Amino acid sequence: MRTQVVIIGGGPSGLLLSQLLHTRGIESVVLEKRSKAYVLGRIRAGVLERGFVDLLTQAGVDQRLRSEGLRHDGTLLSYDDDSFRIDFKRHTGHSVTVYGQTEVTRDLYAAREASDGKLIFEVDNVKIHDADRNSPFVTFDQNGTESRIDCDFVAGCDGFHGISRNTIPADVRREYEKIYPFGWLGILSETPPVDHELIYSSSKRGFALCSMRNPMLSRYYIQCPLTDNAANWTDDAFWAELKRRIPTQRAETLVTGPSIEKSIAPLRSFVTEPMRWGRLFLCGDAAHIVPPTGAKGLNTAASDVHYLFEGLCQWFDAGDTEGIDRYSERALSRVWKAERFSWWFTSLMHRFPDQGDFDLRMQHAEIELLRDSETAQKALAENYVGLPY
Ligand code: RFL
Ligand code: PHB
Repeated sequence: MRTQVVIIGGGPSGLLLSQLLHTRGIESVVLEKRSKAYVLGRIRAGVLERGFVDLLTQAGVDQRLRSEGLRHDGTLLSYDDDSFRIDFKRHTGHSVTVYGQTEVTRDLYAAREASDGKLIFEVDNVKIHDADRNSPFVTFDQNGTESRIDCDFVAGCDGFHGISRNTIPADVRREYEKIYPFGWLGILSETPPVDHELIYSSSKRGFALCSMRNPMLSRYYIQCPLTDNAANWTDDAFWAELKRRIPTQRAETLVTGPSIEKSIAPLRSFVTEPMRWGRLFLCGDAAHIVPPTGAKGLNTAASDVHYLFEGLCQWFDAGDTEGIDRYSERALSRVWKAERFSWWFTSLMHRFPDQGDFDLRMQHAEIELLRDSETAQKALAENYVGLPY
């Protein structure tokens, strides 16, 4: 088999790239390790930057997002029992859209299938060959049979645990990592959200986040030790802990109910450089991870896809290598800013095991600065709604 671009990974990065390439008549094949049902069963991101919404529009997959997505013009921040709102719209002129990653992925699958896109599920043993030459190819197993696809380019969109990143030789790669000493325990429940906007809350007992997917589906998170096991957290224990960490007035009106999903995610910052090796390009979580505070993971994956799509179009349209040659540099420049924001927001809002009184005072002073300074609020708002591509 032959195609122009082999895309490894059928998560949001891989699907979006495949759909965008299709709009320009560039052929791709998407190889996904899991089944479609498994990919759609993962509960992940919920907040989309404007740039991502624009990309989905460009890809022709914005119809349901436009009717069902919730526009958020601001967010509430609370520290102990003090809370204040950051007005994104007033500070930047822009908003964010609350629409689940699951729904984005579902819409992208529907679009790829409607145009007979080639998606191959449940592949195993995927290997990238000759990425440093002009004729790369990818081999994989499906139902015990090995197949080979020849191509012009390979896009490694296979997430943090994928194989693409490690195809780049170790002496070429440079990796940067920070592991945080806690995780997020998240639940999904069919209850109305406690507020019409998100609440990021820092309390003496640790961080909490109140988010949502739609008017009858809430997503809540609490900071927890990495040694905790989600199965040992009863729903009652979760709700009780959440209520202790959010402003009293919200705790009193919080509607609780059975959880329909409960899991713990560790928090990590990670970047690999470069994001290109020969004809292999890394996109999204395959190249970088951020802690979820600030909702930058999926959005940064989308900006990578944008730069790569532009570069591939330049090459296929005119044989111009400028876009693919500068892909890594362009993507990483934006990635590092998202890393900085996510690290800063995580450091500001969580309780750390080794935090002394001085560190707590510093956190408190910074929160008060945010509450009182228009300039500090504007900086947060600019990063939250998304820096320009
Ligand atoms: P994905 O989504 O991990 O998809 C990679 C796909 O590749 C497949 N795969 C392979 N396929 C073939 N061969 C192999 N060898 C393969 N190995 C893996 C996998 O099965 C999978 O389908 O990466 P992608 O596409 O780069 O997308 C990245 C986003 O998923 C991620 O950044 C976000 O979910 C992060 N994130 C958030 N991002 C935001 O922008 N806003 C948020 O509000 C937000 N909240 C979150 C989050 C992530 C979370 N968790 C669980 C880590 C909240 C949480 C709790
Ligand atoms: C979510 O709704 O899952 C979510 C929202 C905002 C974040 C992280 C996760 O910062």
